[in-house]
Amino acid sequence: MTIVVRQLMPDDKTPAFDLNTMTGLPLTPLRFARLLLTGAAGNLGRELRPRLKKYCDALRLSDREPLAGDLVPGEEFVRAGLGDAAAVQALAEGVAAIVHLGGVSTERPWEQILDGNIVGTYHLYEAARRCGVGRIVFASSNHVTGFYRQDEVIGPHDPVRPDGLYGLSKAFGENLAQLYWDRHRIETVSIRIGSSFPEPKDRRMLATWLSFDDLERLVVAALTAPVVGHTVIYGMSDNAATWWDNTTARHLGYRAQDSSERFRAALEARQPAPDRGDPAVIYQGGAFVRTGPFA
Ligand code: NAI
Ligand code: 15L
Repeated sequence: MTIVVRQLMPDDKTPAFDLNTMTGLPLTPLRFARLLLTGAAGNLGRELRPRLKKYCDALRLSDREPLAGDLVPGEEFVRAGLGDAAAVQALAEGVAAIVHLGGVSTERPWEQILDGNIVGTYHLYEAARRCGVGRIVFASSNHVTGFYRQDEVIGPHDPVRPDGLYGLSKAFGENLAQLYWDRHRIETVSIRIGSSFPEPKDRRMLATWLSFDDLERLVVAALTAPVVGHTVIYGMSDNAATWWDNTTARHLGYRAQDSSERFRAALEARQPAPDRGDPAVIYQGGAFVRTGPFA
């Protein structure tokens, strides 16, 4: 059977075809009535905020910090800490899918990681279960496998090797996603984001860089691929040198269109040759492998 769906246009307010009714399959619609974006005040949240609005009628934004700028029509903001179960439950009410960026994003003392990334992610999945949310896009991190070496190419099914408590907390989030798929049929795409910045900042990021445009492509693929179960994928652009093989996630249909290569010459001229004895050069996690403990 051929399924024809409407072309998605940024300003198109026409409701998408209901693929579930048409096919009897649990397919995800291409346009959402309401999406939730956590971590909306952060670096990637600020980037994704206007981009995600194109794919939904209402975009619920949340963070424990205030948002920059005024809300535009169709945006809602709920200020909430992820450690607050009742507040997180309210966030998930009436949303079709969640893009979960909120939480601690670097190596930090345990108490902060526990609150934002362990307890907070648990609250989010519980809220999704109680509210019947069908799919979550989870911002995991390459630091789940940061203790693999830079001379190895690994994939999403290799055993985790976190490079710190932060990476460990993201591995917990991925395990939680697997549990909620196996037990409760909540789908997740866990994106092990590499380094998503305007441009790569150092030699390591030539391998790990994810452009903002490719981030959008990947998040939209994760939201709209027909069937994902729990899929893990590394979030990277089409970089010439890479440590990650995403073959097992090809069903998402993500095709990166940017590459770090155009930054290489300037970066290598600017930065001295790497010290090959430095753990930050030996391991994929870079400086994270020697950050902390803080006590
Ligand atoms: P960020 O630190 O700029 O943003 C995170 C946001 O989460 C902040 O606005 C913060 O206020 C909020 N937050 C933290 N703890 C919270 C809590 N307990 N309750 C409610 N809100 C809380 O980080 P960024 O760069 O925007 O990253 C977004 C997500 O992507 C994070 O989960 C991060 O771990 C992940 N990621 C990002 C990468 C990157 O290159 N930017 C690479 C790998 C993963
Ligand atoms: C991450 O997980 C961090 O959130 C981000 O700030 C970067 O440092 C990135 O990893 C990286 O590995 O470059």
